[in-house]
Amino acid sequence: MRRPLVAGNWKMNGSMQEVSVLLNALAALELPGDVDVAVFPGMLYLAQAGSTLKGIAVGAQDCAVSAGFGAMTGETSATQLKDAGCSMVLVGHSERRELQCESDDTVAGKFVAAQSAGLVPVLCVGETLQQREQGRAIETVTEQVEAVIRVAGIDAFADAVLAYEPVWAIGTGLTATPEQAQQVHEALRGVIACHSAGIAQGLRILYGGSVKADNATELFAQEDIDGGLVGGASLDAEEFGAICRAAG
Ligand code: G2H
Repeated sequence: MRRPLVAGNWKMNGSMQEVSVLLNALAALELPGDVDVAVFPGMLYLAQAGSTLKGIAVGAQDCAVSAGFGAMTGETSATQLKDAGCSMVLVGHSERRELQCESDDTVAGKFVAAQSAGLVPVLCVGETLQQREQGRAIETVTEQVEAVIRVAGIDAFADAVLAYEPVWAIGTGLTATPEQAQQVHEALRGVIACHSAGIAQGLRILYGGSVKADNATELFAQEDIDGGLVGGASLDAEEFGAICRAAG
């Protein structure tokens, strides 16, 4: 039995004042006891999130490809994130794969760096609309996961989270149907199971892509969907709370 996880990815949103309001609203929420909840604010607000929130994990949206410290101007290492109170970090979000040209190798390096610093990586994978229309959705996400397995090894997935985020559903208002999402989630679990049935059974696979309070229940009811990675809707504490309850 996998414990659901609902994670809010705030992306590049929030001023100092808006973040304070959102954190206080989140801190006041009554959240279900059988769901893990996490938020991923911008780097500037991680420590503030950690000190304001109790019972909600804090993660970062990215980390450097190297852990530790060193001459990498502008980067933040997983070691520093851990020091700031983070327990998780997103790696390979499609916006970074596209806008920052992150390759599968870079994503794998970040996954390894995160774990070496004691953070749980949330590995994001997903196909573009073109890849889906070409019938290559499952092939695409399989390649993205296998690239990390080659570098990190399958055992690393015993302490990681996978997130399936179809690129065409991100921030567009389009959502994969529960059946479309389940099909890919089942395939992803199968990819992991080819290496280790036990790790596949315990691995949490989140769905991301325009998750909202009114579509979360149906999505989370699918056998291989273990919660959500929520973008836009996580900026509204009431709606995020409703999505968390839908996972319980
Ligand atoms: C996908 C998701 C969160 P949104 O990026 O990672 O964002 O829910 O806004 O589609």
